[in-house]
Amino acid sequence: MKKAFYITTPIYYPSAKLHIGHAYCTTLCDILARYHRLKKEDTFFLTGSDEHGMKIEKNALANNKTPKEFVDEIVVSFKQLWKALDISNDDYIRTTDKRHVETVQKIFSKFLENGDIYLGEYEGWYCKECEAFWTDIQVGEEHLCPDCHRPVNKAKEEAYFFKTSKYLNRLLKLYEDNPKFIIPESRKNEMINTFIKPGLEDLCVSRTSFTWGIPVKENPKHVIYVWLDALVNYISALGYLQEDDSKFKKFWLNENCEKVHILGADITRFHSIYWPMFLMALDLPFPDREFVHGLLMTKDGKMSKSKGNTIDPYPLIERYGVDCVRYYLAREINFGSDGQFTPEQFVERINMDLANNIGNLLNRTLSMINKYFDGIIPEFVTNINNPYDSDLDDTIKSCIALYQSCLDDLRVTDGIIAATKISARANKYIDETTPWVLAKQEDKQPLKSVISHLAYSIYVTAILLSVVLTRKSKDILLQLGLDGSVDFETINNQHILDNVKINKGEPIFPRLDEAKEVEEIVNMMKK
Ligand code: ME8
Repeated sequence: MKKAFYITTPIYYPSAKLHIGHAYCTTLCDILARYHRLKKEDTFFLTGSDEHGMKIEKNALANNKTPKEFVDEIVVSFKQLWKALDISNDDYIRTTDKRHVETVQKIFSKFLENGDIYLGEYEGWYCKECEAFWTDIQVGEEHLCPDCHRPVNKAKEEAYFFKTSKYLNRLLKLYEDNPKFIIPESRKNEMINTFIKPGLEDLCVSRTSFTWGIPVKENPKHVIYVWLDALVNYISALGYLQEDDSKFKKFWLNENCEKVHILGADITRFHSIYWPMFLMALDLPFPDREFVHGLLMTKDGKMSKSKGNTIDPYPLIERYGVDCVRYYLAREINFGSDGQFTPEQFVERINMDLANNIGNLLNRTLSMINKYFDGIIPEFVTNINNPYDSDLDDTIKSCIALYQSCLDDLRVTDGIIAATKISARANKYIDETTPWVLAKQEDKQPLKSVISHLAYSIYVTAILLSVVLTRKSKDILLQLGLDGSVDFETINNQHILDNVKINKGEPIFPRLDEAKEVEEIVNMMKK
């Protein structure tokens, strides 16, 4: 098991406000970062913004601002959103940060010195949206960008090139030796078939047609290609080629650190082909895993800034709270597959899992503790005559183990499902053991075993889901009479709640009125 964990989101373009798709990716990364912190691993979670390029320069101009003024404002809104979503990033890298600019320039110089980059002339099909050149084969007869499917134009300019041919065999070997380098594996095959097999050209890594970028030190009329600039963020943020490179050593060079990039399918090519090649040229280790998550769509297809069909996460957070939004994102859309946002499923998921399952279990249990034990949780006992006790014990144990293996494997949704199985099982256990009947018996042991099992089930659920329910988990622990702190090491301690005085409060997940809330969300989407 690795002892340190480094996780990154893509760095988003500050060309417009972020939508729920970006929130989705960042929340999932946050859940994984929190999980590794819970395991007491040295964890570093990075997000940031990708601020250079022609598109940003144009948008700024259209808004009568300099590019820097333009991105500064948008970056403030990014940071606000992450705060509203309880994102626990350890750093925020901007590609306009001095530390980043210097590292990118030094890397470019290294590439030049080592002959990995040469000056040539580029003629090809250029996609303005993606800022990428494509070959004849790639654009096909219709001359459409293979990534965004927009028309491309022939363009020619003096440019620097990165020699991909030098590293192609090593890249294929990397894929072969590390089947989990790109997850899901289908993405790797897609890369090989779409981009590598047809013949990978050298990558054009500089531009002269605009100025908003990092200048090539040796030839400042060129700015460095945004993707070379952007990918470097994963190591510039750690201090690579900077005076203080302690984090770089701790998280990137450390063999015991698991390095994970999370990204959407739209940017797999850059991450899985060029990024490892750049690292080869720098003689640096590779990330351990690149996990390609699915896209969040609406009924009318992929959500995107340019399509204008985006969902703003803010009103959702304001109305339902950060926990519900985080829970929905992580649970509803299977991490790794595409998903669709619908108001109906949003409300239903909250009602089903949070109100009916977890919230209900908490309310029923705390009411019984008040009623039968004057608000004091009885000592944990397992009644050997009650087959449901050992069954619940087994469910809890196996769900904890399953949760861990899923999250270790980046299967966040499956991990959450495992955690909620505990409360679902515990709710059923109430019906099976009928504590209100047991309460009438002289012998209170059977009732004590049931109530203590229920309280412990809630405790375990709250700890496991604390990575998702950043606030409500604490509320649950407080209502159980604990101090609200979350400690993974005590998860197997069935006696943690022995004789604790509970603090029953308001229901933590009130049931939503489905018709009314669906209408509310539909209205939010129209704005
Ligand atoms: O591509 N559903 O930035 P970007 C789910 N700057 N996730 C979505 C999504 C959706 N509908 N839309 C976007 C860039 N994303 C580059 C990245 S990294 C070195 C440079 C998420 O602002 C998804 O993770 O276009 C996708 O890969 C990323 O946002 C793209 O964000």
